[in-house]
Amino acid sequence: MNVVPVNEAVSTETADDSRIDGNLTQLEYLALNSDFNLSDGHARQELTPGQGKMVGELPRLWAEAVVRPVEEIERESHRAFFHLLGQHSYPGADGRVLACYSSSVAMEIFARALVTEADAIALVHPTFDNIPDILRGVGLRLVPLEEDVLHGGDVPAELLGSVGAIFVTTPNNPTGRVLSRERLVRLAEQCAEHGVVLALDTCFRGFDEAGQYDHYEVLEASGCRWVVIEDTGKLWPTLELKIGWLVRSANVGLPLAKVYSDILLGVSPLVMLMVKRLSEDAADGGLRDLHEFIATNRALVRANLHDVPGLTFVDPDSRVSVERIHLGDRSAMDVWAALREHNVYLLPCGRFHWADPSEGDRMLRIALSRSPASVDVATRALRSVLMGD
Ligand code: EGV
Repeated sequence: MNVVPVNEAVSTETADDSRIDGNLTQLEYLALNSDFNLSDGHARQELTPGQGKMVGELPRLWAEAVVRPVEEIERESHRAFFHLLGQHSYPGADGRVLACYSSSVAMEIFARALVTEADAIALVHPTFDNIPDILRGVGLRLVPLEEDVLHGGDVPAELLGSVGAIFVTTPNNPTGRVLSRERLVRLAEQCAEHGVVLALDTCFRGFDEAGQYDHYEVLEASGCRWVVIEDTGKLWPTLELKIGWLVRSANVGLPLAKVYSDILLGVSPLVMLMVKRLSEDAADGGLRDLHEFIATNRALVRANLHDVPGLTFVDPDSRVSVERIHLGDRSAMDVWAALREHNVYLLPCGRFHWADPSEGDRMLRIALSRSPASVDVATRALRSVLMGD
């Protein structure tokens, strides 16, 4: 079968496009117009009543954003969000929090700043493929850091000696694995010893309380050079209105503010006020409701698929808004293509394994930030494809 570059597949809709050779985001584009898009990790479920109330107040938020000093709004916004997620020691008072349009933009800024002093970076494996692509895009050489090694104990000294930074997504996408406080303490210590920058991507931490201990307390106590990328983008169904925050240690020594200034002046104060209001709503019970919502959708996926021979749930303890399944001896791309015939879109996992895609080619990722009805229809369709009905 031919391998079709994804852009051609999008534009030509060829009959024989079941083998798509694109990155994960390009596969996600193909799903954007489907009612059964369980592909990307963005939040697409209905607004809760509390969130809907915020939307009803948008004209008032707009008027507030017009008249108030942006610095004040920005501080209130990150204060509400960081405290919501337990990050009480974050350095909000001294200009070390840069608001970006998205976490990917924050990563791009970090990468461009890092490459001014380093030529290599260690990156957790697997993880979402736009991270290795962004890091490689500025010319960095990547060294894989296997999840089991990262969580198992000290990071090998040879690895730390060979890179300028180490990049860890926690909770990880798609596995949901969370770096424990104990492991972060030790990792930060090791980074301090080796003069290596520790970069954390915490975009999914809102879903898992295990990722909500005060990371900044640990990082600041370690004395290591660090950056953290926080994200509001995965939590709330806000039509891509979101903020990626790039936070840094006082001693980071990278030209982050300069590169930031090359790329943007600032994020909309309207979006900042939305984030503040959504954080307050989340603190007032919304976050607990969101955890319940994701857990219910995860249980629905598992119930609909539990009796499919050879199928296993790979991340039994995951709390993040995606769920991986292993298909036994079936190819994820074959199943993806068969589901596409039903207008149902999941995400094949090969590309998460950026250093060895074959490790992921029998797994699919199911997005859970969707209406329960579409999760139900999509996983029933998956079941019937796998059962050969
Ligand atoms: C996920 C896609 C890019 C990314 C989707 C994602 N965006 N490439 N900037 O946001 O898990 O589906 O993270």
